[in-house]
Amino acid sequence: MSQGAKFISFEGGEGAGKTTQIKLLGDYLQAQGHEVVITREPGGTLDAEAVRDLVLGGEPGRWSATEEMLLMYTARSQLVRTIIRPALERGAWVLSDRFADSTMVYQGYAGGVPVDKVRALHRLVLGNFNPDITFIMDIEPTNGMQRVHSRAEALNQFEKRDTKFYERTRDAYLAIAKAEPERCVVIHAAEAPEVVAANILHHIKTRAGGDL
Ligand code: Z5A
Repeated sequence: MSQGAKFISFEGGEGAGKTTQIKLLGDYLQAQGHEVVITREPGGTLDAEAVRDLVLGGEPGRWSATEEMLLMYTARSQLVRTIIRPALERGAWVLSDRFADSTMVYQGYAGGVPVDKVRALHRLVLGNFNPDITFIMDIEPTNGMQRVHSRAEALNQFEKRDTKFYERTRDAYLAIAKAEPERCVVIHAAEAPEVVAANILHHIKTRAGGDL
């Protein structure tokens, strides 16, 4: 992460602990006196939340992977334009629960859309805009899904897929991390929440230099 850069995304499989860690990091940064904007994908604006309902609802197969990709980028475009870029321009930290890697992983590598097509769409919509740092929360898919099932909430259509799909998403995240070590940090997400949080903070402090 370059000095002063503050856009951080959290990625990984279902139940990996992204939301939990974003809350802990957001609390820490606010206590340090920083403005923090927390957002999620798909979602984060009124319209993008409507897209979220559309794309997560129903059963697997409701949308083709290409249709999902287009919906994700429509929502992402508005989120970046109206929330994320203005927040970064004000000097806020932006913590995003998923971002573009999710499309590359779920619709690209695991969903079957050719990855060069996903990259081309990203360039068309966002140019070279990307997070400064991405934490890839890595967990055995069975462990993550156990956490999701124990939450007693209705499952979305991505949480009703077969084990092979989750294995492909995990492999894809690890491949992205390997290809982009400057941006991506793999976090062992099976540890206790406070251990995971300390690990994340260590990486941020190292990369953010004098900012924290
Ligand atoms: N998707 C896509 O296909 N393409 C895209 O471009 C984008 C998204 C942007 C969004 O679902 C779905 O959209 C996603 C991919 C697809 N697939 N799914 N599902 P979502 O936002 O509803 O779900 P999620 O992103 O996977 O989040 P999640 O299931 O809520 O998990 P999480 O945020 O990683 O975990 P959590 O909510 O923090 O924790 C889950 C439970 O585990 C909870 O009860 C915690 O108390 C517990 N927990 C958390 N940390 C720990 C530790 N360390 N130990 C033990 N227990 C823990």
